[in-house]
Amino acid sequence: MASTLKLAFLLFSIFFFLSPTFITSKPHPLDSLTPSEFTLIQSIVSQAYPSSKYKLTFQYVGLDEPEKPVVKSWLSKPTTKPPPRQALVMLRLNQQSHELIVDLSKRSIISDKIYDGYGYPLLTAEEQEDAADLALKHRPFLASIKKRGLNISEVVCSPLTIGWYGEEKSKRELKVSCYYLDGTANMYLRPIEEIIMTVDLEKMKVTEYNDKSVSPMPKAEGTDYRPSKQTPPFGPRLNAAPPTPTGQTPFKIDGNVVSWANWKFHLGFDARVGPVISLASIYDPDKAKYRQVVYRSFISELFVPYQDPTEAWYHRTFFDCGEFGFGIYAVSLEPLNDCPSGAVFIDGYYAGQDGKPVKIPDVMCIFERHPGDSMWRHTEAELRDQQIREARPEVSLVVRMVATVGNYDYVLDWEFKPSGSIKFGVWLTGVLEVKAEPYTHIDEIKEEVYGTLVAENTIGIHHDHFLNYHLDLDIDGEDNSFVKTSLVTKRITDKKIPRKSYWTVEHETAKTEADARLKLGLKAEELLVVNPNKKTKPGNKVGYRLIPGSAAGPLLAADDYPQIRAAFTNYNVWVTPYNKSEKWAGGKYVDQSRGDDTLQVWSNRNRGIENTDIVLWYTMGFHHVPCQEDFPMMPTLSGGFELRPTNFFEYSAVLKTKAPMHLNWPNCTTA
Ligand SMILES: [Cu+2]
Repeated sequence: MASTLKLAFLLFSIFFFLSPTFITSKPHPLDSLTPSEFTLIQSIVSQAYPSSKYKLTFQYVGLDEPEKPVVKSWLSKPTTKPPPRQALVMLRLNQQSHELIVDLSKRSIISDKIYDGYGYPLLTAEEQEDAADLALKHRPFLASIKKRGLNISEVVCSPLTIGWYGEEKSKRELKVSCYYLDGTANMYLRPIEEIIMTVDLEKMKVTEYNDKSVSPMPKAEGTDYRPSKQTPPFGPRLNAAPPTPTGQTPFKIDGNVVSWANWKFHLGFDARVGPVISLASIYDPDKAKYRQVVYRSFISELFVPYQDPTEAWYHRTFFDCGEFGFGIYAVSLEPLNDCPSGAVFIDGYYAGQDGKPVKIPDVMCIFERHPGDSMWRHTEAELRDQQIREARPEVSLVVRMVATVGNYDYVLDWEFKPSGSIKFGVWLTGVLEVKAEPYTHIDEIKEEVYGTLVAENTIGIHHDHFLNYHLDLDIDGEDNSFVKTSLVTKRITDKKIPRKSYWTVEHETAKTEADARLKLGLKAEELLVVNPNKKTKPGNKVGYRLIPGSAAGPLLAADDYPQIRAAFTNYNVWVTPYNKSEKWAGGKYVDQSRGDDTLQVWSNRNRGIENTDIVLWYTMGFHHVPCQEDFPMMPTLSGGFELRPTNFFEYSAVLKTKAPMHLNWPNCTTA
């Protein structure tokens, strides 16, 4: 993450003097790599492997964070020298995958291994662009464009990963899919269908080309989403949000540590996963200290399998973090439209293919959210001689990033509440990936088309989105347990009682990983991570519970290749013992992986998870049956889940929270 932080350009800044509270403090062991560190790594690696002798590309460079005990030890004495800074570097070097650990203080490569297992590292943005550009110069493709009567200057090509379908041998390849603009910016709605083109990434050559047949081109009319392209009748004009109610940034950023209300956490940025929230802890006034909740959390993988098994589409089963990189495809955020007034914007950096730092300006924003909801309220209606009504508005702090991977945009929020809850929000938007077909009405369709006819000649193909969150919780310390609390119906046999039944709870502490693999939505249960060594005054184990979002599981057959690779979707909830190397639920080398390094494989070891340092993994799924309202762009579809304190505090964490001072702005109106 950038060490430079800057305030949003605010329309209102001419009225209010903003008082940013940034302090640049000394480095933290979990800080993301800085631009100068990327440059140093590039120089160290290039000296070891000079370009005169080696064909070298940097596929991934990220912080190799110290082991947890080392970080915890430093945190107990933060005035001492931080542990050595190290980076994980994944290279393609003369057509082999290399995995390096670079020590920045020693300025040397301390480990260099050739990876010869299945799968390949993340793709670079540059090699994907090169592959797409190749297509536009490929002579048979030019002939196909001419045959269709299209203008090559209006053609845009986009690379697609190829997956793995049981082949014995594999090589680094991409498929390329092309689209036709000619009157619209919405290229994904105008696919040039039935052309299959494969590019060998090592040779950077088109190795397969097949023009199956000419299919209809969906019309451009009605597909553009830009305001200037819209024609009457128009919808309503919406009102702008009121200006930020405070003249002062309501949170502090000390280095990369954010403090707000009763929360404190470290914020990082990574090429593969995007935002990384570490060391989130909440202040307990009765204990006069911050108490740990999250050690490290991030989105570990996103799997998007399309459900059209035909020749040009079967391979579209994407892993957006492990193949493309959520951080690499994160986009700059726009003040007021992406993040509200008062937001602070933060730059992000990743290593380009040449190892040099690439900056994404304003890649994350932090803001205080005032949703107009209730944090808590109560009216004491039965006290006839007193009027008691207490109402507190909800206020929270949000960290946001948006990743645009091809046609889809994912808005990702981490929201901290004064009550102790953390909400993880996901908004899906962007445009559909569609297939061109000859149909203009559903009555003409006599075969399986694998989707919905959303417009003339336009099938929105069925697909899923499965996000997996890595949630290394340390609830009031490292040694935690996972407790399943089942809500069970009890039959009453005592004839003196007029009721025939009630429900109660049965607790079961998961002993091994197998006990903690859960498909949600099948029964009434509460899922808790507790610290069995810390109890409240009444004797309850302190804990946090997972409040899941919609429970969706995989619908592909278990022996289907994409499902084997994305086995982390087999369950919604998993718990593993902490192991620094188990970060990414789809494995480390995801491009063309074969499923031998997934969360399912790690969990199959069935290690002990009771009263030890554990990691909770949560898979959230969306099945998407496209509809006409998804055309020509999709209004956001929201999902998410919550981690909520459960017997963590002695009493409500917001009882003594002071209500906000409401301000009136009589002469202030928004445009
Ligand atoms: Cu979708």
